[in-house]
Formats: sequence, C-alpha cells, structure tokens
Amino acid sequence: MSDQLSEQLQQLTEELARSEDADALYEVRVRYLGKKGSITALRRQMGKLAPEDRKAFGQAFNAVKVEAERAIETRRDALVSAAREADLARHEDLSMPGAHERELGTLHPITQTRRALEDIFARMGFAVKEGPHIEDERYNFDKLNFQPGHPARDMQDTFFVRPRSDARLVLRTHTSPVQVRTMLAHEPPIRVVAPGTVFRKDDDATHSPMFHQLEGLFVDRHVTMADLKATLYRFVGEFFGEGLNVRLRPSYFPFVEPGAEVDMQCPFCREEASGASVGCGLCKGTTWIEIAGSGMVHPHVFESCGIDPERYTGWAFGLGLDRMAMLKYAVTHLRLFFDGDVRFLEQFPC
Ligand code: FA5
Repeated sequence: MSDQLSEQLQQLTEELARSEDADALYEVRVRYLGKKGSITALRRQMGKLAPEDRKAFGQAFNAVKVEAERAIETRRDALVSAAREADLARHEDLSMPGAHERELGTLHPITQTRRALEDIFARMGFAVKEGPHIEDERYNFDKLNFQPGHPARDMQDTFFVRPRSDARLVLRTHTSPVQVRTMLAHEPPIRVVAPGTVFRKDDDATHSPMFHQLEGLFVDRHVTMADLKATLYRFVGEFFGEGLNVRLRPSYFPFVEPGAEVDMQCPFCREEASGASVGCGLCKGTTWIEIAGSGMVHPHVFESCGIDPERYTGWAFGLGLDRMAMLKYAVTHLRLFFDGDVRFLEQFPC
C-alpha cells in the first residue's frame, strides 16, 4: 500500500511539471486529492489492513498528502512568478526610449538678449558686474549727483522700501548705481557692463514697472565721447547687423555732462534707392529708435566715488534691455515678455 502511495505521489509530481496554468493545477489537485481523487481513495482502503499496520499507513498517508499539497503550491508559485516575469518583459522594457519626447524649456528671450549683449561687450574688453535690486538711496541717487529734493529725482518714479534701520532704501530705478559701486571698489582703468532688473512706477505698451537695463562704464585717461559712439556703433552692428547708423541727441541726466540720448536707425525700415530710410510703425515714421541714455561721467560723480576728475575721464550708458529684445524679435508689446504665456515664449528657441 505504501508503494501505491509513493507511486501516486510520483505521478502527481510528473503531471504538475506538465501543468502550465491554474486550471491545469486545479484538475491535478481534484484528480489526486479531491473526494474521489486517487490518493484520497487509498485512505479508504486502510480498513482492509491488519490493525497493527494501520498506524504506520496512516502516517505514511498523511506525509504523502502534505507532500502532494506542497508540490502543488510550489508549482503554483513558479507559474505565478513566470507569468509576472513574462508580463514585465512585455510591458516594461526599461531599455526602450520613452513614447513621448520630453519637452525641454528654453531660455527666456530677455535672458537670451542679456547673454548676447554680455558676449558682445566681453569681446570689447568689458567685465560683467552685478548690483543689488534693493539699493541704498545714496548709490541710486545721491552719489549720482541727484541733489536731495531736486526735481531730477522725479524723473524716475521710485518704489521706496520701508527701512528697518536708518538706511534709506529703494528698489533701484536704474543700473547706474553699479557705476558708483564699481568706482568705489576699483581704481581706473575701469571697463564694465552691468545688466539687471530695475523698477519704476511705469506701465504701458513700452514701459513696465519691472524691466531690465544694461549699464556700460568706461573710465581711463583721455576717454572721449568718440570712444562712446564707436563702442555703440560696434554694439549695434554686432547685435542688429552692420550698416545701421547711430546718433547722439543732447539730453539731461544729473550724473553725466554732457548727456545724450542714443538713437539707432530703425532696423525695420526699408531703404529707398536714394538710401534714405522710409519709416515704419515701430519707429513711428521717424526712422530712428531711442535705445539708451548716455554721456560723459560728471566730475561730481567722480569726486563722490574718490576718483580725480582732473586725471580721468569716462563715459557711461544705460541701455533698455527689454527694448533691445523687442527690436530684435519685433515684439510690439513689452508685457508679452512677462505674462509667462508658453505659446509666446516657445517661439524663442535657443
Ligand atoms: C536711465 O535710466 C539712465 N540711468 C541711463 C544712463 C546711464 C544715462 C548712464 C547716462 C549714463 P532712462 O530713464 O532714459 O535712463 O532709461 C534708459 C532706458 O531704459 C530707456 O532708453 C528705455 O529703453 C528703458 N526704459 C526706461 N523706462 C522703462 C520702462 N518703464 N520699461 C521698459 N524700459 C524702460
């Protein structure tokens, strides 16, 4: 009888090895261990044994049954993990490239413009300097020859910062305080550009309360306005393309003397056969576009920064960076740059 038990177990093991899914396992189980199963049937024959043999048979029967159950479970586990492996191999090929291309952002057009300008001026020997957005009034105004209470302070509508101490603080209204910081920290010769964000109470199509400028400062022996004009020519030629004219128009800024607005020829106007520009909507038909304020550094500014105005001369300019980007990309409303609309921004790949 024990031989029969071993035989049944052996057959069950072989059938399990041929079973490939849960249904097949179930059938094997029913065939051997079910109510009418072949192993179960052997137990019923115990009654035919001599009483002294029954105990040993009972133990052998139970051991075979436990072994058979364990063999079925082991086979089930093996089938489940094989199915999982097959499933993973089908759906999760980790070496496969993603189905959707990941979209990369691009640099903001103002950032692209700033970097392009920094490169142009770096090639002309200018170092890049930065200054704080929250600025001491002494640097934003006083040392730039804005007298206290002088109406020139109203030229730039200022955001004042409530002070925690005696300091008089403003959101800087221009990048010109970086001139002061640079001259206080360095002896001439000085050749720097200072790009950055500035703030004024201003808001229309070409003016925003937060905008960007790029300051230029050149201080050395015998520096003249001719150097300024040559530098601006070079810059306009490199940024907008060669052949565009530049002109200086007398103007007033407290920290320069003489002072000038810088205009460049409108890059969008057609040239007539005569060579004269025609005028377009962007330059309002004037054929010129204002791009910066400029001038020779005022002797008072040199003195307030500890530089001898008898020994050194210098010039400075302040370019509207956003204006440069508007002209470069033919954007007519400044606000578009700051709305954060991806449909607009993705038009400026880099
Ligand atoms: C100044 O800010 C002077 N600090 C420039 C300067 C530097 C003069 C060195 C002399 C020597 P102005 O206020 O004109 O100047 O501004 C310079 C440029 O900034 C303008 O030509 C214009 O392009 C840009 N700008 C001024 N206000 C705004 C604004 N609200 N939004 C966008 N751009 C502006």
